[in-house]
Amino acid sequence: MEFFGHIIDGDEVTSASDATFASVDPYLRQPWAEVALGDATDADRAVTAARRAFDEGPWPRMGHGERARILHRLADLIEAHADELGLADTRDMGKPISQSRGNDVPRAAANFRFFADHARLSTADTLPMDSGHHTYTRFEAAGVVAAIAPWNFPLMLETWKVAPALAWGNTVVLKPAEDTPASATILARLALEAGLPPGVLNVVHGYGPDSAGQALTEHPYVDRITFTGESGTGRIIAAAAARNLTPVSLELGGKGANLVFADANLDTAVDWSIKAIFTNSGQVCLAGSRLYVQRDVYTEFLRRFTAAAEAMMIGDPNDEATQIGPLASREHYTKVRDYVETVESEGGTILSGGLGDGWTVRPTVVTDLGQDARHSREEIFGPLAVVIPFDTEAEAVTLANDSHYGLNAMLFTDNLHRAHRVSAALHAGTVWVNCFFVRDLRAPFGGVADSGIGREGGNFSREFFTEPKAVVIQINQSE
Ligand code: TXE
Repeated sequence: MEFFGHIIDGDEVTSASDATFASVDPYLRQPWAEVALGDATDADRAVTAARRAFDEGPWPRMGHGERARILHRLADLIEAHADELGLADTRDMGKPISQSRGNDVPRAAANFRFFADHARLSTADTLPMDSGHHTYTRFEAAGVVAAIAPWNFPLMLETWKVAPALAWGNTVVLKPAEDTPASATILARLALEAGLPPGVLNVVHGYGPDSAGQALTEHPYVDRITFTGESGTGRIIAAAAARNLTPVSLELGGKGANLVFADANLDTAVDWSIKAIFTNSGQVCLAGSRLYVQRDVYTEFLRRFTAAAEAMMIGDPNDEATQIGPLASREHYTKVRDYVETVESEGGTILSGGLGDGWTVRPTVVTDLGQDARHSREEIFGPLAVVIPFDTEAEAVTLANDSHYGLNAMLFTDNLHRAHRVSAALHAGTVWVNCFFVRDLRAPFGGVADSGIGREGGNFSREFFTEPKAVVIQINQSE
Protein backbone atom coordinates (compact mmCIF):
# COMPACT_ATOMS: atom_id res chain seq x y z
CA MET A 1 0.00 0.00 0.00
CA GLU A 2 1.15 3.52 -0.70
CA PHE A 3 1.95 5.73 2.28
CA PHE A 4 0.97 9.39 2.59
CA GLY A 5 2.56 11.35 5.42
CA HIS A 6 2.05 14.80 6.84
CA ILE A 7 4.16 17.52 5.26
CA ILE A 8 5.58 19.64 8.05
CA ASP A 9 8.35 22.21 7.66
CA GLY A 10 9.44 20.80 4.31
CA ASP A 11 9.57 17.13 5.31
CA GLU A 12 7.17 14.26 4.83
CA VAL A 13 6.74 12.83 8.32
CA THR A 14 4.77 10.32 10.35
CA SER A 15 2.59 11.35 13.27
CA ALA A 16 4.18 12.05 16.63
CA SER A 17 2.17 9.07 17.92
CA ASP A 18 3.10 6.95 14.87
CA ALA A 19 -0.62 6.24 14.38
CA THR A 20 -1.93 5.65 10.86
CA PHE A 21 -5.28 5.05 9.20
CA ALA A 22 -6.35 3.44 5.96
CA SER A 23 -7.91 5.25 3.03
CA VAL A 24 -10.56 3.03 1.48
CA ASP A 25 -11.21 2.80 -2.27
CA PRO A 26 -15.02 2.93 -2.38
CA TYR A 27 -15.26 1.06 -5.68
CA LEU A 28 -13.20 -1.91 -4.49
CA ARG A 29 -14.33 -1.34 -0.88
CA GLN A 30 -10.78 -2.08 0.25
CA PRO A 31 -7.99 0.01 1.75
CA TRP A 32 -5.59 1.27 -0.90
CA ALA A 33 -3.34 3.63 1.08
CA GLU A 34 -1.93 4.07 4.56
CA VAL A 35 -1.99 7.60 5.94
CA ALA A 36 -0.40 9.32 8.93
CA LEU A 37 -3.13 9.93 11.52
CA GLY A 38 -2.53 13.32 13.02
CA ASP A 39 -3.87 14.73 16.27
CA ALA A 40 -3.54 17.99 18.19
CA THR A 41 0.22 17.45 18.61
CA ASP A 42 0.75 17.17 14.85
CA ALA A 43 -1.52 20.14 14.20
CA ASP A 44 0.62 22.13 16.63
CA ARG A 45 3.83 21.02 14.89
CA ALA A 46 2.41 22.16 11.56
CA VAL A 47 1.09 25.50 12.86
CA THR A 48 4.39 26.20 14.61
CA ALA A 49 6.28 25.55 11.36
CA ALA A 50 3.88 27.79 9.44
CA ARG A 51 4.21 30.51 12.08
CA ARG A 52 7.99 30.44 11.89
CA ALA A 53 7.93 30.47 8.07
CA PHE A 54 5.66 33.48 8.20
CA ASP A 55 7.50 35.42 10.91
CA GLU A 56 11.04 34.68 9.80
CA GLY A 57 11.01 33.07 6.35
CA PRO A 58 11.38 34.56 2.89
CA TRP A 59 7.88 33.84 1.56
CA PRO A 60 5.94 36.84 2.93
CA ARG A 61 8.91 39.08 2.12
CA MET A 62 9.20 38.14 -1.55
CA GLY A 63 7.77 40.34 -4.28
CA HIS A 64 4.55 39.22 -5.92
CA GLY A 65 6.43 38.45 -9.13
CA GLU A 66 8.80 36.04 -7.41
CA ARG A 67 5.97 34.26 -5.62
CA ALA A 68 4.01 34.11 -8.87
CA ARG A 69 6.91 32.41 -10.63
CA ILE A 70 7.00 29.66 -8.00
CA LEU A 71 3.22 29.22 -8.06
CA HIS A 72 3.22 28.96 -11.86
CA ARG A 73 5.94 26.34 -11.57
CA LEU A 74 3.68 24.47 -9.15
CA ALA A 75 0.84 24.70 -11.68
CA ASP A 76 3.19 23.22 -14.32
CA LEU A 77 4.00 20.35 -11.97
CA ILE A 78 0.30 19.73 -11.24
CA GLU A 79 -0.31 19.44 -14.97
CA ALA A 80 2.70 17.14 -15.37
CA HIS A 81 1.39 14.91 -12.55
CA ALA A 82 -2.25 14.98 -13.71
CA ASP A 83 -2.51 11.19 -13.89
CA GLU A 84 -1.14 10.67 -10.38
CA LEU A 85 -3.30 13.41 -8.84
CA GLY A 86 -6.46 12.40 -10.69
CA LEU A 87 -6.00 8.78 -9.71
CA ALA A 88 -5.41 9.72 -6.07
CA ASP A 89 -8.82 11.43 -5.81
CA THR A 90 -10.52 8.66 -7.78
CA ARG A 91 -9.11 5.97 -5.51
CA ASP A 92 -9.88 7.96 -2.36
CA MET A 93 -13.49 8.79 -3.16
CA GLY A 94 -14.64 7.03 -6.33
CA LYS A 95 -15.01 10.06 -8.57
CA PRO A 96 -14.88 9.02 -12.24
CA ILE A 97 -11.40 9.60 -13.64
CA SER A 98 -12.86 11.69 -16.48
CA GLN A 99 -13.96 14.17 -13.79
CA SER A 100 -10.95 14.02 -11.45
CA ARG A 101 -8.19 14.05 -14.06
CA GLY A 102 -10.35 15.73 -16.71
CA ASN A 103 -11.77 18.57 -14.62
CA ASP A 104 -10.44 18.83 -11.08
CA VAL A 105 -6.72 18.63 -11.86
CA PRO A 106 -6.82 21.31 -14.60
CA ARG A 107 -8.93 23.47 -12.29
CA ALA A 108 -6.35 23.02 -9.52
CA ALA A 109 -3.57 24.22 -11.83
CA ALA A 110 -5.80 27.09 -12.99
CA ASN A 111 -6.37 28.15 -9.39
CA PHE A 112 -2.62 28.62 -8.88
CA ARG A 113 -2.17 30.44 -12.18
CA PHE A 114 -5.14 32.71 -11.60
CA PHE A 115 -4.33 33.73 -8.03
CA ALA A 116 -0.60 34.12 -8.74
CA ASP A 117 -1.42 36.61 -11.50
CA HIS A 118 -4.26 38.20 -9.60
CA ALA A 119 -1.98 39.08 -6.70
CA ARG A 120 0.79 40.23 -9.04
CA LEU A 121 -1.47 42.49 -11.11
CA SER A 122 -3.76 43.68 -8.37
CA THR A 123 -4.18 47.42 -7.91
CA ALA A 124 -5.44 49.34 -4.90
CA ASP A 125 -7.19 52.66 -4.47
CA THR A 126 -5.27 55.84 -3.82
CA LEU A 127 -7.55 58.52 -2.44
CA PRO A 128 -6.50 62.16 -2.92
CA MET A 129 -8.08 64.14 -0.07
CA ASP A 130 -9.12 67.80 -0.05
CA SER A 131 -7.13 68.24 3.13
CA GLY A 132 -3.86 67.77 1.26
CA HIS A 133 -3.40 64.14 2.18
CA HIS A 134 -3.41 60.92 0.20
CA THR A 135 -4.76 57.70 1.58
CA TYR A 136 -3.60 54.49 -0.02
CA THR A 137 -4.33 50.84 0.72
CA ARG A 138 -1.85 48.08 1.32
CA PHE A 139 -2.94 44.44 1.25
CA GLU A 140 -0.64 42.74 3.74
CA ALA A 141 -0.51 38.99 4.25
CA ALA A 142 -2.71 37.93 7.17
CA GLY A 143 -0.33 35.30 8.59
CA VAL A 144 -1.00 31.60 9.14
CA VAL A 145 -4.02 30.20 7.32
CA ALA A 146 -5.75 26.99 8.42
CA ALA A 147 -7.53 25.45 5.42
CA ILE A 148 -9.98 22.66 6.26
CA ALA A 149 -11.22 20.88 3.20
CA PRO A 150 -14.02 18.45 2.25
CA TRP A 151 -13.86 15.19 0.30
CA ASN A 152 -16.11 15.89 -2.68
CA PHE A 153 -13.64 17.87 -4.83
CA PRO A 154 -10.49 17.22 -2.80
CA LEU A 155 -7.68 18.71 -4.87
CA MET A 156 -9.79 21.36 -6.53
CA LEU A 157 -11.24 22.81 -3.33
CA GLU A 158 -7.95 22.59 -1.48
CA THR A 159 -6.23 24.64 -4.17
CA TRP A 160 -9.12 27.11 -4.21
CA LYS A 161 -8.08 27.94 -0.63
CA VAL A 162 -4.32 27.33 -0.73
CA ALA A 163 -3.61 29.23 -3.96
CA PRO A 164 -4.93 32.68 -2.93
CA ALA A 165 -3.57 32.24 0.60
CA LEU A 166 -0.06 31.60 -0.76
CA ALA A 167 -0.28 34.17 -3.54
CA TRP A 168 -0.91 36.89 -0.96
CA GLY A 169 2.13 35.83 1.08
CA ASN A 170 0.54 33.74 3.84
CA THR A 171 1.72 30.38 5.09
CA VAL A 172 -0.75 27.52 5.25
CA VAL A 173 -1.68 24.42 7.20
CA LEU A 174 -4.01 22.32 5.09
CA LYS A 175 -6.12 19.58 6.62
CA PRO A 176 -7.70 17.49 3.90
CA ALA A 177 -10.81 15.46 4.67
CA GLU A 178 -10.02 12.10 6.23
CA ASP A 179 -11.69 10.30 3.31
CA THR A 180 -9.44 11.99 0.74
CA PRO A 181 -5.92 12.49 2.07
CA ALA A 182 -3.71 11.43 -0.85
CA SER A 183 -3.82 14.35 -3.28
CA ALA A 184 -3.00 16.87 -0.53
CA THR A 185 0.28 15.13 0.29
CA ILE A 186 1.12 14.88 -3.42
CA LEU A 187 0.33 18.59 -3.84
CA ALA A 188 2.63 19.55 -0.97
CA ARG A 189 5.42 17.34 -2.33
CA LEU A 190 5.09 19.12 -5.67
CA ALA A 191 5.05 22.52 -3.94
CA LEU A 192 8.44 21.75 -2.40
CA GLU A 193 9.74 20.65 -5.80
CA ALA A 194 8.46 23.93 -7.27
CA GLY A 195 10.58 25.87 -4.77
CA LEU A 196 8.15 26.76 -2.00
CA PRO A 197 10.27 27.28 1.12
CA PRO A 198 9.85 24.78 4.01
CA GLY A 199 6.94 25.53 6.33
CA VAL A 200 5.01 27.59 3.78
CA LEU A 201 2.58 24.81 2.82
CA ASN A 202 2.08 22.18 5.51
CA VAL A 203 -0.37 19.29 5.39
CA VAL A 204 -1.70 17.55 8.46
CA HIS A 205 -3.96 14.51 8.13
CA GLY A 206 -6.57 13.40 10.60
CA TYR A 207 -10.14 13.73 11.77
CA GLY A 208 -12.12 16.80 12.73
CA PRO A 209 -13.72 16.72 16.20
CA ASP A 210 -11.30 16.22 19.13
CA SER A 211 -8.50 15.79 16.63
CA ALA A 212 -6.29 17.61 14.14
CA GLY A 213 -9.12 19.65 12.60
CA GLN A 214 -10.45 21.00 15.88
CA ALA A 215 -6.92 21.74 17.10
CA LEU A 216 -6.31 23.93 14.05
CA THR A 217 -9.47 25.94 14.65
CA GLU A 218 -8.49 26.59 18.27
CA HIS A 219 -4.82 27.36 17.75
CA PRO A 220 -3.83 30.88 18.84
CA TYR A 221 -1.16 31.13 16.09
CA VAL A 222 -3.78 30.77 13.33
CA ASP A 223 -4.83 34.05 11.71
CA ARG A 224 -7.45 32.84 9.21
CA ILE A 225 -9.66 29.77 8.96
CA THR A 226 -11.15 28.82 5.63
CA PHE A 227 -13.53 25.87 5.71
CA THR A 228 -15.73 24.00 3.26
CA GLY A 229 -18.04 21.32 4.59
CA GLU A 230 -21.27 20.67 6.42
CA SER A 231 -23.31 23.54 7.88
CA GLY A 232 -23.30 21.97 11.37
CA THR A 233 -19.51 21.69 11.29
CA GLY A 234 -19.37 25.30 10.10
CA ARG A 235 -21.22 26.39 13.23
CA ILE A 236 -18.75 24.53 15.47
CA ILE A 237 -15.78 26.04 13.63
CA ALA A 238 -17.26 29.54 13.79
CA ALA A 239 -17.69 29.16 17.55
CA ALA A 240 -14.07 28.00 17.96
CA ALA A 241 -12.84 30.86 15.79
CA ALA A 242 -14.86 33.37 17.79
CA ARG A 243 -12.93 32.51 20.93
CA ASN A 244 -9.69 33.74 19.32
CA LEU A 245 -11.44 36.36 17.16
CA THR A 246 -10.04 34.58 14.11
CA PRO A 247 -11.76 35.57 10.86
CA VAL A 248 -13.47 32.63 9.16
CA SER A 249 -14.71 31.96 5.69
CA LEU A 250 -17.34 29.21 5.60
CA GLU A 251 -18.57 27.57 2.43
CA LEU A 252 -21.26 25.19 3.61
CA GLY A 253 -24.03 23.01 2.30
CA GLY A 254 -26.66 23.69 -0.30
CA LYS A 255 -30.00 22.59 -1.67
CA GLY A 256 -29.88 24.21 -5.07
CA ALA A 257 -33.19 25.15 -6.67
CA ASN A 258 -33.36 24.63 -10.41
CA LEU A 259 -36.29 26.40 -12.12
CA VAL A 260 -37.33 25.28 -15.58
CA PHE A 261 -39.84 27.65 -17.18
CA ALA A 262 -42.10 26.60 -20.04
CA ASP A 263 -40.42 29.15 -22.32
CA ALA A 264 -36.98 27.53 -21.89
CA ASN A 265 -35.11 25.61 -24.53
CA LEU A 266 -35.88 22.16 -23.13
CA ASP A 267 -32.81 20.44 -24.57
CA THR A 268 -30.55 22.97 -22.84
CA ALA A 269 -32.55 22.69 -19.63
CA VAL A 270 -32.41 18.89 -19.60
CA ASP A 271 -28.72 18.79 -20.42
CA TRP A 272 -27.70 21.17 -17.62
CA SER A 273 -30.20 19.78 -15.14
CA ILE A 274 -28.68 16.33 -15.57
CA LYS A 275 -25.17 17.69 -14.99
CA ALA A 276 -26.39 19.79 -12.06
CA ILE A 277 -27.63 16.84 -10.02
CA PHE A 278 -25.68 13.83 -11.25
CA THR A 279 -22.12 15.12 -11.73
CA ASN A 280 -19.88 13.56 -9.07
CA SER A 281 -22.89 11.41 -8.06
CA GLY A 282 -24.60 14.49 -6.67
CA GLN A 283 -21.84 14.99 -4.08
CA VAL A 284 -21.70 18.65 -4.94
CA CYS A 285 -22.65 21.55 -2.68
CA LEU A 286 -24.02 23.29 -5.80
CA ALA A 287 -26.14 20.32 -6.88
CA GLY A 288 -29.48 21.21 -8.46
CA SER A 289 -31.32 18.83 -6.16
CA ARG A 290 -34.69 20.63 -6.13
CA LEU A 291 -36.00 20.68 -9.64
CA TYR A 292 -39.08 22.89 -10.15
CA VAL A 293 -40.67 22.56 -13.59
CA GLN A 294 -43.51 24.67 -14.98
CA ARG A 295 -46.60 22.53 -15.39
CA ASP A 296 -47.03 23.11 -19.17
CA VAL A 297 -43.73 21.30 -19.84
CA TYR A 298 -43.60 19.08 -16.75
CA THR A 299 -44.49 15.79 -18.46
CA GLU A 300 -42.27 16.37 -21.48
CA PHE A 301 -39.35 17.58 -19.36
CA LEU A 302 -39.63 14.54 -17.08
CA ARG A 303 -39.71 12.18 -20.06
CA ARG A 304 -36.49 13.62 -21.48
CA PHE A 305 -34.82 14.07 -18.08
CA THR A 306 -35.53 10.49 -17.03
CA ALA A 307 -34.32 9.11 -20.37
CA ALA A 308 -31.06 11.06 -20.04
CA ALA A 309 -30.61 9.89 -16.43
CA GLU A 310 -31.10 6.28 -17.46
CA ALA A 311 -28.56 6.62 -20.26
CA MET A 312 -25.73 7.56 -17.88
CA MET A 313 -22.82 5.14 -17.69
CA ILE A 314 -22.47 3.64 -14.22
CA GLY A 315 -19.45 1.60 -13.23
CA ASP A 316 -15.73 1.50 -12.56
CA PRO A 317 -14.54 5.06 -11.89
CA ASN A 318 -11.18 4.20 -13.44
CA ASP A 319 -12.88 3.70 -16.79
CA GLU A 320 -12.85 6.87 -18.96
CA ALA A 321 -16.45 6.25 -20.07
CA THR A 322 -17.91 6.03 -16.55
CA GLN A 323 -20.12 8.95 -15.52
CA ILE A 324 -21.40 7.64 -12.18
CA GLY A 325 -19.07 5.93 -9.71
CA PRO A 326 -19.68 4.80 -6.15
CA LEU A 327 -20.40 7.24 -3.35
CA ALA A 328 -17.35 8.40 -1.44
CA SER A 329 -17.48 6.14 1.61
CA ARG A 330 -19.53 3.50 3.37
CA GLU A 331 -20.75 6.12 5.83
CA HIS A 332 -21.90 8.45 3.09
CA TYR A 333 -23.48 5.63 1.08
CA THR A 334 -25.48 4.61 4.16
CA LYS A 335 -26.76 8.17 4.53
CA VAL A 336 -27.87 8.46 0.89
CA ARG A 337 -29.32 4.93 0.87
CA ASP A 338 -31.59 5.94 3.73
CA TYR A 339 -33.01 8.80 1.64
CA VAL A 340 -33.60 6.46 -1.31
CA GLU A 341 -35.28 3.85 0.90
CA THR A 342 -37.64 6.36 2.50
CA VAL A 343 -38.94 8.02 -0.68
CA GLU A 344 -42.04 5.85 -0.81
CA SER A 345 -42.86 5.97 2.89
CA GLU A 346 -42.81 9.77 2.57
CA GLY A 347 -45.36 9.54 -0.26
CA GLY A 348 -42.94 9.90 -3.18
CA THR A 349 -42.41 7.86 -6.33
CA ILE A 350 -39.05 6.75 -7.71
CA LEU A 351 -39.52 7.28 -11.44
CA SER A 352 -36.11 5.85 -12.26
CA GLY A 353 -32.88 4.94 -10.51
CA GLY A 354 -32.51 3.55 -7.01
CA LEU A 355 -29.73 1.62 -5.36
CA GLY A 356 -26.97 0.12 -7.50
CA ASP A 357 -24.13 -2.33 -6.85
CA GLY A 358 -21.75 -1.87 -3.96
CA TRP A 359 -21.82 1.72 -2.70
CA THR A 360 -23.36 3.04 -5.90
CA VAL A 361 -26.66 4.88 -6.18
CA ARG A 362 -28.06 5.15 -9.71
CA PRO A 363 -29.24 8.54 -11.00
CA THR A 364 -32.55 8.72 -9.17
CA VAL A 365 -35.57 10.80 -10.22
CA VAL A 366 -38.24 11.30 -7.56
CA THR A 367 -41.73 12.81 -8.01
CA ASP A 368 -44.89 13.21 -5.91
CA LEU A 369 -43.02 14.64 -2.92
CA GLY A 370 -44.08 18.00 -1.53
CA GLN A 371 -41.96 20.92 -0.57
CA ASP A 372 -42.00 19.85 3.08
CA ALA A 373 -40.68 16.32 2.60
CA ARG A 374 -37.25 15.95 4.13
CA HIS A 375 -35.93 14.92 0.69
CA SER A 376 -36.92 18.40 -0.53
CA ARG A 377 -35.36 20.21 2.41
CA GLU A 378 -32.22 18.38 3.52
CA GLU A 379 -28.90 18.19 1.74
CA ILE A 380 -28.78 14.58 0.54
CA PHE A 381 -25.45 14.97 -1.27
CA GLY A 382 -26.27 12.11 -3.61
CA PRO A 383 -27.66 11.53 -7.11
CA LEU A 384 -31.29 12.12 -6.20
CA ALA A 385 -33.44 14.84 -7.80
CA VAL A 386 -36.82 15.77 -6.36
CA VAL A 387 -39.00 17.11 -9.20
CA ILE A 388 -41.95 19.36 -8.29
CA PRO A 389 -44.31 21.17 -10.71
CA PHE A 390 -45.23 24.86 -10.42
CA ASP A 391 -47.66 27.17 -12.22
CA THR A 392 -46.50 30.78 -11.95
CA GLU A 393 -43.21 32.64 -11.76
CA ALA A 394 -44.11 34.01 -8.34
CA GLU A 395 -44.79 30.49 -7.06
CA ALA A 396 -41.46 29.28 -8.47
CA VAL A 397 -39.54 32.03 -6.67
CA THR A 398 -41.37 31.32 -3.41
CA LEU A 399 -40.59 27.60 -3.64
CA ALA A 400 -36.94 28.25 -4.52
CA ASN A 401 -36.46 30.64 -1.61
CA ASP A 402 -38.19 28.34 0.87
CA SER A 403 -34.95 26.76 2.13
CA HIS A 404 -32.47 27.20 4.96
CA TYR A 405 -29.75 27.09 2.33
CA GLY A 406 -28.84 29.70 -0.24
CA LEU A 407 -25.67 28.69 -2.03
CA ASN A 408 -26.90 28.77 -5.61
CA ALA A 409 -29.88 28.52 -7.91
CA MET A 410 -30.42 27.95 -11.62
CA LEU A 411 -33.12 29.00 -13.99
CA PHE A 412 -33.92 28.15 -17.56
CA THR A 413 -35.93 30.58 -19.65
CA ASP A 414 -35.73 32.29 -23.02
CA ASN A 415 -37.43 35.39 -21.64
CA LEU A 416 -34.76 37.99 -20.91
CA HIS A 417 -36.94 40.03 -18.56
CA ARG A 418 -37.84 36.94 -16.57
CA ALA A 419 -34.16 35.96 -16.39
CA HIS A 420 -33.19 39.25 -14.74
CA ARG A 421 -36.30 39.50 -12.59
CA VAL A 422 -35.99 36.01 -11.14
CA SER A 423 -32.20 36.24 -10.72
CA ALA A 424 -32.71 39.32 -8.58
CA ALA A 425 -35.45 37.67 -6.50
CA LEU A 426 -33.57 34.48 -5.62
CA HIS A 427 -31.78 34.26 -2.26
CA ALA A 428 -28.51 32.69 -3.32
CA GLY A 429 -24.81 33.44 -3.64
CA THR A 430 -24.76 32.45 -7.32
CA VAL A 431 -27.56 32.28 -9.90
CA TRP A 432 -26.95 30.53 -13.19
CA VAL A 433 -29.21 31.36 -16.14
CA ASN A 434 -29.42 28.77 -18.93
CA CYS A 435 -26.18 27.20 -17.73
CA PHE A 436 -24.56 25.68 -14.66
CA PHE A 437 -21.09 25.37 -13.06
CA VAL A 438 -19.59 28.09 -15.27
CA ARG A 439 -17.18 30.07 -13.11
CA ASP A 440 -15.04 33.15 -13.51
CA LEU A 441 -12.47 33.04 -10.72
CA ARG A 442 -12.83 36.80 -10.24
CA ALA A 443 -16.47 36.41 -9.19
CA PRO A 444 -17.65 36.12 -5.58
CA PHE A 445 -18.31 32.55 -4.50
CA GLY A 446 -20.19 31.66 -1.31
CA GLY A 447 -23.66 31.39 0.10
CA VAL A 448 -26.33 33.04 2.20
CA ALA A 449 -28.07 31.71 5.33
CA ASP A 450 -26.98 28.15 6.26
CA SER A 451 -24.79 28.01 3.15
CA GLY A 452 -22.06 30.05 4.75
CA ILE A 453 -20.35 33.26 5.67
CA GLY A 454 -18.13 35.29 3.38
CA ARG A 455 -17.12 35.10 -0.26
CA GLU A 456 -13.97 33.92 -1.96
CA GLY A 457 -12.70 34.52 -5.50
CA GLY A 458 -10.74 37.41 -7.04
CA ASN A 459 -10.77 40.49 -4.83
CA PHE A 460 -12.97 38.69 -2.29
CA SER A 461 -10.14 36.24 -1.64
CA ARG A 462 -7.72 39.14 -1.43
CA GLU A 463 -9.83 40.77 1.25
CA PHE A 464 -10.06 37.57 3.28
CA PHE A 465 -6.44 36.45 3.05
CA THR A 466 -4.91 39.88 3.75
CA GLU A 467 -5.11 42.63 6.31
CA PRO A 468 -5.98 45.69 4.26
CA LYS A 469 -4.16 48.66 5.75
CA ALA A 470 -4.94 52.33 5.12
CA VAL A 471 -1.89 54.60 5.00
CA VAL A 472 -2.67 58.30 5.27
CA ILE A 473 0.12 60.59 4.18
CA GLN A 474 0.31 64.34 4.22
CA ILE A 475 1.65 65.50 0.86
CA ASN A 476 0.98 69.21 1.00
CA GLN A 477 2.79 70.50 4.02
CA SER A 478 3.55 74.21 3.81
CA GLU A 479 7.08 75.30 4.77
O1 TXE B 1 -18.45 16.91 6.49
P1 TXE B 1 -17.66 17.69 7.60
P2 TXE B 1 -18.59 15.32 6.29
C1 TXE B 1 -22.07 17.89 3.60
C2 TXE B 1 -22.74 16.74 2.91
C3 TXE B 1 -22.22 15.56 3.64
C4 TXE B 1 -22.11 16.10 5.04
C5 TXE B 1 -21.17 15.37 5.95
O2 TXE B 1 -24.15 16.83 3.09
O3 TXE B 1 -23.08 14.45 3.60
O4 TXE B 1 -21.68 17.42 4.86
O5 TXE B 1 -19.87 15.27 5.37
C6 TXE B 1 -13.39 18.56 9.11
N1 TXE B 1 -13.21 21.07 13.59
N2 TXE B 1 -20.89 18.37 2.89
O6 TXE B 1 -18.88 14.64 7.58
O7 TXE B 1 -17.77 17.01 8.90
C7 TXE B 1 -13.35 17.18 8.54
O8 TXE B 1 -12.29 16.44 9.08
C8 TXE B 1 -12.42 21.17 12.52
C9 TXE B 1 -21.06 19.56 2.12
O9 TXE B 1 -17.40 14.87 5.54
O10 TXE B 1 -18.11 19.11 7.51
C10 TXE B 1 -13.21 17.48 7.05
O11 TXE B 1 -11.87 17.84 6.74
N3 TXE B 1 -12.59 20.44 11.39
C11 TXE B 1 -19.80 20.07 1.59
C12 TXE B 1 -14.08 18.72 6.87
O12 TXE B 1 -14.19 19.28 8.18
C13 TXE B 1 -13.61 19.58 11.36
C14 TXE B 1 -18.67 19.19 1.36
C15 TXE B 1 -15.48 18.44 6.33
O13 TXE B 1 -16.14 17.55 7.16
C16 TXE B 1 -14.49 19.42 12.47
C17 TXE B 1 -18.61 18.06 2.25
C18 TXE B 1 -14.25 20.22 13.62
N4 TXE B 1 -15.03 20.16 14.71
C19 TXE B 1 -19.72 17.67 2.95
N5 TXE B 1 -15.40 18.48 12.15
C20 TXE B 1 -19.83 21.23 0.64
N6 TXE B 1 -20.22 22.40 1.11
O14 TXE B 1 -19.44 21.10 -0.51
C21 TXE B 1 -15.11 18.05 10.90
N7 TXE B 1 -14.03 18.70 10.42
